[in-house]
Amino acid sequence: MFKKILIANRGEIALRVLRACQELGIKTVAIHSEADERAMHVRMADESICVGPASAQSSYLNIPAIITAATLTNVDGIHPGYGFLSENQRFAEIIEEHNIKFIGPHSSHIKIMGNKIDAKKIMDDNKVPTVPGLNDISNKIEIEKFINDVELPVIVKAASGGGGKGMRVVTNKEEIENSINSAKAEAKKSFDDDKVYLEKFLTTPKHIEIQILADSHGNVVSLGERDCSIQRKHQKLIEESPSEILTNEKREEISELSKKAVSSLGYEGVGTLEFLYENHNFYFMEMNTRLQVEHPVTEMVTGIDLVKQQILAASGEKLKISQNDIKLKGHSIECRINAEHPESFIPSPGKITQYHQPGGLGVRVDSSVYQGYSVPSHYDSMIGKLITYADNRSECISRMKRALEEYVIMGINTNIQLHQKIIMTEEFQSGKYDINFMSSFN
Ligand code: MV4
Repeated sequence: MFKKILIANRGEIALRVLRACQELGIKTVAIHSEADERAMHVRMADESICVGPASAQSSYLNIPAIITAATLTNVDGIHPGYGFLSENQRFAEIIEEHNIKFIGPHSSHIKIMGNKIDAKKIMDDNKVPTVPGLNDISNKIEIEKFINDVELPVIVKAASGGGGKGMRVVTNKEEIENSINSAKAEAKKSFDDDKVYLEKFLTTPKHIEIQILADSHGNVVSLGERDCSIQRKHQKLIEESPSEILTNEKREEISELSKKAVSSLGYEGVGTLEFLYENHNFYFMEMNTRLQVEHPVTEMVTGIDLVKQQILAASGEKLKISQNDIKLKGHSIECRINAEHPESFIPSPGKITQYHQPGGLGVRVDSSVYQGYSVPSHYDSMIGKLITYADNRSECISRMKRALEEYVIMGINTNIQLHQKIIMTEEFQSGKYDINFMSSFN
């Protein structure tokens, strides 16, 4: 088992990992930038070490400084959290070269899944349904054939893409060449890889993802799904588990296929398969090889501590949970609390002058802020997550409504009012919303 873990992250996820370590009896090292000297993750860790100036590039993304910190503090594991270096193959490799355990999958698996074409091929080989697509776009006749086959619209996507960069929706044939070229240029600039591919564009899907947990002995379990369709500009806003529209049959079917695929790869740790879901069909898009922001809703409905399990798996322990032990019970919803204007979405850093967080039965707040804390302007605007749990979805929504009303954050703008509006809509209450929900919302 690990003796001491360095947490290569900040904010609420650094706290989340710290708490898991504390329960497992593992010592912790926080890293921080000059702007984060007074951050809660620094206060809560056993040791802390400054890795650079405020900008993420020179601190939380500074691999040499983080490796130096890990060596100086003698840690035997590094947890990357999400974002920052969590899906950086080179970071995982360098850590392993220093005989420290990267708490995540093997670097080769980060690499494979980092290429969406390769990821889709692997899933396809394993009978996981994928979005119909064309990977080799060097031949104009093949493109023509593909479009005739699947019918417009189609979408151009970057192989190394993520977060919507290097994507172009094509609605008429004449646009295809221009769209490919501009997607290529954007992909080259963003990912230094201009490889793009085509997919049939699904117009009204839900975004549903499957949570997987695997140990290093070939055991894999599925922890059910999360519906993450409420998002804006590829930033998720609200996630829930289970999805209101999935039957047990559909859930089991996609879980089994996902598990088999992950198992055949020899994948270790936590992972998420992202699907589009339309007309009762799943279409695999990509796999995330990290712990995700929205993991708490899965923890609430399964009762399983995903971060502890992730750390145990990385230490080589055998999974003690079998698929039969996993029963989705009740309902959970997560609202991401951002320091931003609720209408303009402009980030709102600054000092929190008053702070009261909601509590009570079925209310969980994963946040790193406190009264008197100054939200720095250098990083993501998400300052925490409000998670509610109840026996059923409608009680879970009522509890979220109450918890949002109880939440007081003064001194900065937040999206709390926006969440209140969203959860009260008929569309949200029905559970039948799709990925277009926010574009028609005002
Ligand atoms: C799609 C799609 C429809 N059809 N692919 C957006 C981010 C990137 N991961 C993939 N994305 C999409 N790919 C096909 N073939 C629609 C989206 C999409 C989306 C997906 C999930 C959640 C929100 C979204 C918002 C806009 C577009």
